[in-house]
Amino acid sequence: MSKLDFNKVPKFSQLPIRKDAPADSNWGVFGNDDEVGCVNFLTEDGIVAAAGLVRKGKVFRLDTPINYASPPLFDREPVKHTKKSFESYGLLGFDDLLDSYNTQEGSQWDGLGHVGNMQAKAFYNGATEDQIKRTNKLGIHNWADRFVGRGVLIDACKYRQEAGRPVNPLTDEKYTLDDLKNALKAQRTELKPGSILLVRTGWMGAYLKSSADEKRAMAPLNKLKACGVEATREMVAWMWDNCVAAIGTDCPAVEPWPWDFKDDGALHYRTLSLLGLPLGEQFVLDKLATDCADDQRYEFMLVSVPLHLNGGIASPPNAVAIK
Ligand code: UVW
Repeated sequence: MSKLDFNKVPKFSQLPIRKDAPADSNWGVFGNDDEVGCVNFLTEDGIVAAAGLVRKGKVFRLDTPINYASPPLFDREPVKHTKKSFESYGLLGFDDLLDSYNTQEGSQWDGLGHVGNMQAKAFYNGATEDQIKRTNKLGIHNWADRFVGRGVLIDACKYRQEAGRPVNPLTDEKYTLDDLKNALKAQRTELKPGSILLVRTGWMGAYLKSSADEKRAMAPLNKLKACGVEATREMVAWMWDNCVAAIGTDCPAVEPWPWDFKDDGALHYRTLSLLGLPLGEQFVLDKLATDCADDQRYEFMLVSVPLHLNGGIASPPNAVAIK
């Protein structure tokens, strides 16, 4: 992990820095061979500072239990968990077997090989489809020991409720950039360079409260409706200019679902492919949000240890917020 001078990071308005790179992309900023993306904003100094945010020894798990969604969203497969007995060795014991494990069945970081930019026909930093398919290029393993730093929660759901404009999380309503900025102001929280941004939209709480029938009905890709943050150029410019390392939300797609796969302006393309900015979905944020409201501290140390899966496309975050 090399030193990073945040003052030398080009502004969004100065991107791209490479002639062959698509508009609004940061390709080359972290080096032409970089596979880490905005996680580069998580520095050694930032980790030391984040450790200083641990004051009361409270730990909040940010991932859902495996198979929490029944059935999983977006037509993804459920995990089959079996216990393999040691009986045949004459021993008393078991191993786990997980079959059909889709790394995006629940809480997840989308890795940089998840989606590419359709116009440029390339993934982050110009990686090709063939490289993603045949090599470990842009794999999730690149973040296996890098995802630690200052976490900041924006309780956008609470902000909109208190402003008298509640969002129904089970619709495709959006949280605007102004909502996020105003929520931060209301929380008296600053977005310092090198922060992992968490946004509570209220979707997870609403989903968990739904009946089994409602969950079954909303799970398929063509039936789901979910709130999210607006997919605009201004939104990504704000995140880049504030050196946000990643954005994790408690909704299924970060941006409102459904979004149009053919739309180059979708947040998935603007972030993952053009900026190498990780997207986190289906995070568990309610208990953390309650604690932040109680002590009025919306910042904490965040430790996420993605799967050490060479070439992996995504991973459960295996994340905790520590206060
Ligand atoms: C979608 O937007 C379909 O979400 P994911 O990143 O889980 O593919």
